Amino acid sequence: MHDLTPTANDRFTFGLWTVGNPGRDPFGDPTRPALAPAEVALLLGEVGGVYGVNFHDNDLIPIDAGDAEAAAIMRDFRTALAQTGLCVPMVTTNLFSDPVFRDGAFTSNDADVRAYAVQKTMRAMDLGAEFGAEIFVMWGGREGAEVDASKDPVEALNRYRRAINFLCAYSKNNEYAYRIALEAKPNEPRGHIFLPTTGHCLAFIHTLDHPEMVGVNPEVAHEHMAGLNFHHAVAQALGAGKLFHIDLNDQEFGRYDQDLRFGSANLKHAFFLVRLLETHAYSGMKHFDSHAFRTADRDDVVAFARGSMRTYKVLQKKVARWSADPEIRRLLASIPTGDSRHDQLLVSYSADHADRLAELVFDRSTIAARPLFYEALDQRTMEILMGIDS
Ligand code: GCO
Ligand code: MN
Ligand code: MN
Repeated sequence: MHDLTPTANDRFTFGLWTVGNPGRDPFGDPTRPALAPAEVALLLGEVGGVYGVNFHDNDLIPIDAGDAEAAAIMRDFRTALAQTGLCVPMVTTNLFSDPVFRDGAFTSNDADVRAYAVQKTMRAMDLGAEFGAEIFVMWGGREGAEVDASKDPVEALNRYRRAINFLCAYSKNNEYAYRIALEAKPNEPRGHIFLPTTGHCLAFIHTLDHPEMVGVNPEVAHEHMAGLNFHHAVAQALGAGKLFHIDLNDQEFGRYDQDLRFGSANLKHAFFLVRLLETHAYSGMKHFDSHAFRTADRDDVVAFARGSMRTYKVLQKKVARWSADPEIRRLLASIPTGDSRHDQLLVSYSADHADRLAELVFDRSTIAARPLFYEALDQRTMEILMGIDS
């Protein structure tokens, strides 16, 4: 019933920049040969069970490529997609690598940079639409500051808003199918990035012209870098109908951006994340935005990609095991829930409800003495995760 082999139904995706990552870091040169986009697609075909491959505009077409080079890359990539059966569900724009974006893109002080960033994103939307992409991620890697004297953050967010409004209208006018997913990150590469958490994004969305078109793309590592509970951020996005996409990876708390393989650092967090996605029937893409260790060769990159999906599948199985576990069920059923009639009073305000609520008498010490077996619940959860099933 719970086969661990991934299939297209799992909606697992990778990026050209993730499995194609050559192992460069701020202190060292690449340790693996760069792969052409078609080669990454073929590698993912070899991995097996992958649904799609995502890209930034310049992962596919280098920023300075001429028409002939671009056409050849597109042709080879399309051939590889056809051979592997992969699709392109998500695309995005690289607004961070080129020096022109050294002080931001949509939020730059320089009107030329802002206009170029919007133009570049329009072209990325055109490119993605050719491949049928329906999610457009906006990660503002360089939108931010180190020097607060350099930028008025209110004006910076106004510029951000104008750019997104413009691009939503552009997408609509071209009859593209895009839904835009904002991806929060607190820092790296900027000292401070605007829209640093998923919560900030959710609040910002409601100030846009087309809030219905815009949701979020939360990433495990980014919320952990901010010291936050990722599972709670995702829950808030789900509850708001805004979980358009998700970036799965892992991250030790309090460290630099690590992009670790999903589930490899914080297993319990990963378990509750999978439980949340499964119980709320999240049906979007599950994108592994991580990369293999710098020590990995091609075979180990294949192992990394297979491992990412396998961990998700194992956790899916653990969720089913956990939910059916008699001890877990007994402990959950023991959680005191009080008098359900009280909830009916709180469903909506009325003068009558307020009067009845005002008259209630609560015995605080009795309520506070109701047992909560959360130590036992957590221990049993850990035992199931550790594979002790009896
Ligand atoms: C990072 C980000 C990126 C984005 C990607 C898509 O920390 O570098 O997670 O990988 O997800 O640029 O917008
Ligand atoms: Mn990231
Ligand atoms: Mn990401």
